[in-house]
Amino acid sequence: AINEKMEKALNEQINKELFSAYLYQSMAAYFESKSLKGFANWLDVQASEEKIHARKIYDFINERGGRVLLKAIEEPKHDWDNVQAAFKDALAHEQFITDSINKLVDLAIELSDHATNNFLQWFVAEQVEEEATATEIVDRLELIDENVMALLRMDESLGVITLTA
Ligand code: OFO
Repeated sequence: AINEKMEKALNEQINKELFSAYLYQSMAAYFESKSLKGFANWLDVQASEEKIHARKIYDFINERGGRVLLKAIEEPKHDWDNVQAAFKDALAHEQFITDSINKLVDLAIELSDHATNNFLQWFVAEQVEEEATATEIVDRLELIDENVMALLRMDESLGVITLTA
């Protein structure tokens, strides 16, 4: 069976992953309202990935004989000043999630919970990827600055991305 402290922390992580999904869906809705369908698509795909992250933890808790407890999901932000601001928020959020995953690993080590530590390593690797992708978008948006043509081209290129996770 799973340690009670670990079970609680994993349940909190489910909530954070579901909030991530909610936040990205809210960003997608914001971009839809601006007719930037490519950015909306990218965030839609992100939101779906976050639900998969939550599900992975949900399944793991059950597999270990723990109890999944779903808590209320915080209301996400609805508006941003511009494309740049939204993606900066997305990157900051991923950094927050990385920190949260690292703390879970610390706890697993502290408890000598090797199974959970092993399970969490997937998330450690995933966060490297998530941060790299968000950073790349933020960097490109910085280069684009107020060049509308370049922004529309980027919107177009993000419109073809589909779910792979
Ligand atoms: Fe975006 O990686 Fe989960 O939260």
